[in-house]
Amino acid sequence: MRSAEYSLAGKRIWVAGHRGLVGSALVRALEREDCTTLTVGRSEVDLRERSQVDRWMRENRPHAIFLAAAKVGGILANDSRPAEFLYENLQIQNNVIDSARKHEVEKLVFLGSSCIYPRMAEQPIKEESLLTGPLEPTNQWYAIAKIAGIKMCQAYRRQYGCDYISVMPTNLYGPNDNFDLQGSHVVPALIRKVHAAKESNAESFELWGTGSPLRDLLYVDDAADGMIFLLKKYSGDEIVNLGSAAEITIVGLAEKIAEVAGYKGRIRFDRSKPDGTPRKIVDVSRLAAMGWEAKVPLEEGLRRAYDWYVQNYANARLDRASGA
Ligand code: GFB
Repeated sequence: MRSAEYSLAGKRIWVAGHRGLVGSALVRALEREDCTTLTVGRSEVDLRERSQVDRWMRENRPHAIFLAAAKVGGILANDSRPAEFLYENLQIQNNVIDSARKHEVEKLVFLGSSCIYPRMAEQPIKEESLLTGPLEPTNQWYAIAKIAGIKMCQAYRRQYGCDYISVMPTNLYGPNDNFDLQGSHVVPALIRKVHAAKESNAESFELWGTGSPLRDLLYVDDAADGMIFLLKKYSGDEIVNLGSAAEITIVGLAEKIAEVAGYKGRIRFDRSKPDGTPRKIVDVSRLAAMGWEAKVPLEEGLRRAYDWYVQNYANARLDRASGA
């Protein structure tokens, strides 16, 4: 494992995808660093368009980039919009990575996902499991795009000497998540459903699938902290997992969210919806050996995410919060 010291002092760091769950957490975390954070909105630069990316890069000259911009979504969005997940992610990452080389960006952190690993990978999933077996069908399109991004970084390091690294975060949650019930991941979906059930005194809320899959959930501020740690400390072509080192069943997660919300009703199972990967916990020993570990316990993270939802979303959009 190659270590390196990359100082952020005086640097311009571009967070591509700054409005999203991870990008917004990176922006918050970078406020504590001695650097300038660059962001640009979608209406100004469409990252799927190479000429727009090049123009922005030429005019703003970032020293380093967090490539957090991506077409993302939960199990149903991935399963039902495969073309968008494959095409848009390939476009965004190809444009940003190659434009970064052209504009001599010093360092780039590419964000992958734990879904790049084989569906039946040995658990906890080690980085070496990549490309050792078939992918989970519900999100293979997104996974293939992310695997291409990893290979882009490795190829650019090998051929051009670019210091581009790839981090594989586990399932993330927190402020600025997507709470749209058809497109979201499990934590924001359950926060919204439980809150709506509580507000309307409903006797139950709905959970997709069997509730038995196991997931490794990391609070997004921890994830951003880990990514900045890697930007500063790591240089190498091996991918690095970023996870919580813990796992929980989906039904256990639903119970915890109900507890945080103070909701006492029942869980209703919609078994027509897919379970996806049966178990997905990443092995974090590579990152731990570098000296980093997650800090926010699940209960604390869920409490923060729930409070954020109630303050920023549910109260502002009461008309849409009816998903129980
Ligand atoms: O978070 P999630 O959508 O993504 O679903 P994946 C996790 C588990 O929660 C699945 C169950 O077993 C779902 O069936 N679940 C229960 C629900 N109720 C709900 C609900 O109301 N909404 C949602 N969304 N799930 C994603 C990939 O897979 O993992 C992405 O699709 C990404 O590409 C991400 O890689 C890390 O963990 O199954």
